[in-house]
Amino acid sequence: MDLKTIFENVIEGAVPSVEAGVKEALAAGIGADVILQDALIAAMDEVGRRYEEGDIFVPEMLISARAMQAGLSLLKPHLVGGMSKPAGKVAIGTVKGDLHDIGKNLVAMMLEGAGFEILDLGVDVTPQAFVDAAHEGAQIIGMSALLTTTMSNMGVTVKALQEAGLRDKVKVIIGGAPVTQEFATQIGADGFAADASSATRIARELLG
Ligand code: B1M
Repeated sequence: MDLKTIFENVIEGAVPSVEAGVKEALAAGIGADVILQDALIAAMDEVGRRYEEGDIFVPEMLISARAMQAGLSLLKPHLVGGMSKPAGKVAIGTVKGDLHDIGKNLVAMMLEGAGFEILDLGVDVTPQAFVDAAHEGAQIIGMSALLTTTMSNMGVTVKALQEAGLRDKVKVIIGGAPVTQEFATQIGADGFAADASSATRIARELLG
């Protein structure tokens, strides 16, 4: 099965076909990163485009997202390597009001592969829950937002960390489709990452 077929099956939400396609592509020697980028992520971009144009609606988006997640879990062992000593502890979550978790899961997966210990806070995470994670020893707070209406909660969380007296004890990394470096600077985050691999690089740099 070629990447184009996997791409189409993600859009269709055909979970068994996506799983079969990913397995076949891996067996044929296609790199997990290539399958991820050119089939799975490319399909979600197309789904977003069709949604924006009114060709599909939320249920179809959800069905595609499930198929993407199914493919992603098969790729995980190939994307995540083993490291003996943890590189640091990262608490990661999607901010309050936001339920998009595919990008957040991917970033968590890549960080785990780079040797970080991951505390996954899930979705719809309150500023207080991020503060609690910092109290529990997270060295990096990672926030994801996919909606222009929820990205402001990243700034609220940075303020909550300041008010709790924790701002100089943790590094804050943010990302997600509407997030930019300019926004990160504006809210006082330490780093912005456009994708999962740059999130890993920035996390390493921030912890020296
Ligand atoms: Co939603 N949705 N959605 N959606 N959805 C978008 C984001 C949207 C752009 C679609 C569109 O209009 N084109 C649009 C937002 C518009 C805006 O705010 N400007 C939108 C909307 C409007 C909505 C609803 C409001 C629809 C409605 O109900 N009317 C609703 C909101 C629900 C809520 O959150 N409260 C909604 C719901 C959903 C579903 C539940 C159906 C589903 C999510 C399922 C799930 O996540 N489990 C969904 C989906 C699938 C999408 C699209 C199609 C795909 C998102 C995705 O998974 N991309 C999306 C369109 C799009 O983005 N093209 C869309 C793949 C993923 C790998 O990429 O998440 O960007 P991404 O993550 C990347 C980088 O951004 C970065 O690295 C990742 C890997 O490269 N990154 C980080 C992400 N987090 C990071 C954190 C970091 C660093 C990097 O550091 C910590």
